[in-house]
Amino acid sequence: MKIFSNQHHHLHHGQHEMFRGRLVDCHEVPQRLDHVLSELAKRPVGQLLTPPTNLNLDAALSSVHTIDYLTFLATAWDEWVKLSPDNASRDALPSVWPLPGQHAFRMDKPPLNFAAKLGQYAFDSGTPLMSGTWTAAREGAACAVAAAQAMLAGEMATVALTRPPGHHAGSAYMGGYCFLNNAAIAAQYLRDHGLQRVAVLDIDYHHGNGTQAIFDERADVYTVSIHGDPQTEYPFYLGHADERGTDKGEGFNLNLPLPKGSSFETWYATLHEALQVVTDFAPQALVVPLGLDTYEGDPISGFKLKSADYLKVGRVIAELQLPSLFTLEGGYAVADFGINTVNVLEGFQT
Ligand code: SP5
Ligand code: ZN
Repeated sequence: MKIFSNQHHHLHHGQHEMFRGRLVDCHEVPQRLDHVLSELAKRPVGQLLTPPTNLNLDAALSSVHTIDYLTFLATAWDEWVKLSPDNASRDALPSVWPLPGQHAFRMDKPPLNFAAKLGQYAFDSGTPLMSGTWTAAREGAACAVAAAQAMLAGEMATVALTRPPGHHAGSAYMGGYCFLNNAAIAAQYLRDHGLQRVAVLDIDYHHGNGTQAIFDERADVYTVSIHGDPQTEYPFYLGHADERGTDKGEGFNLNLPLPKGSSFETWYATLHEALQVVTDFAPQALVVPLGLDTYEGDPISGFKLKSADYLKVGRVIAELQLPSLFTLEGGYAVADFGINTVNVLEGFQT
């Protein structure tokens, strides 16, 4: 198992996220990944690596994200500080958005004001952007590309320790603590380098709205997501069972929403449903956006998985006998995050 670690993830360290009218401490903190690394030091389930520097990363990023959006991300911090020098000590968070619909957004008159631009490219005010965000997010995406390359070179299991996470990011938007969609970048990389069919199995507590949207009209990447019912759970608005894909992509997306409070037994039965669908698609590779916020101890989520359950999760995914690439997504019970993550990887190995 080759595990690519983001050496620069610490550069992304949000202070606050907006929640119900207040700024609260960020859940998505650097310590999360530190716990994974210290657990991997105790239980070395794989080879710990850093991505090579000659990846042609820009091509991989622009295979999923628009150039406009990538340029926005690359320049956002400087623009934020230009609004006011005081901003240098504050996270950039949006506070105004265009509504969808006819009069919402004039494509011919995109906003020049940076606060307005931030709302154009973000779908929530819970995703702080700071001076090191772009570097950290790029290096995370580099881990995903390196993992895809290792898979193409014959590895059965590869891991990208991505932080910030990625599955809520769309082709031209950030949100849900995500900036670059690492799983989509990996899946697209596999498609662009010889594989015909790739499946994405998202097991984060939250619906992988960005990944679904990116592949919505495509039949070559089958997206499956098990998550909290979006009628009550973040990211709301998308992730319902009747969303099966659009046009050529019809029949190539599957959402398996479960009520908040669902037990491991319920979740595990649903995982088997998802695995059957993946098997029927007969992909050449599997990408797993791995969130550990399905854990019973998670402070912002509502499923009831226990630490030992994650060993089973890894094991049953391995039974597909597909080359598999894991990206790291959510999981906010920080102290147990390393154990839970490495349990999935160890389960996959055994
Ligand atoms: C990758 C991922 O798991 N993103 C999840 C983003 C969820 N953001 C909204 C969370 C709102 C819950 N805030 C609860 C604060 C209570 N102290
Ligand atoms: Zn999540």
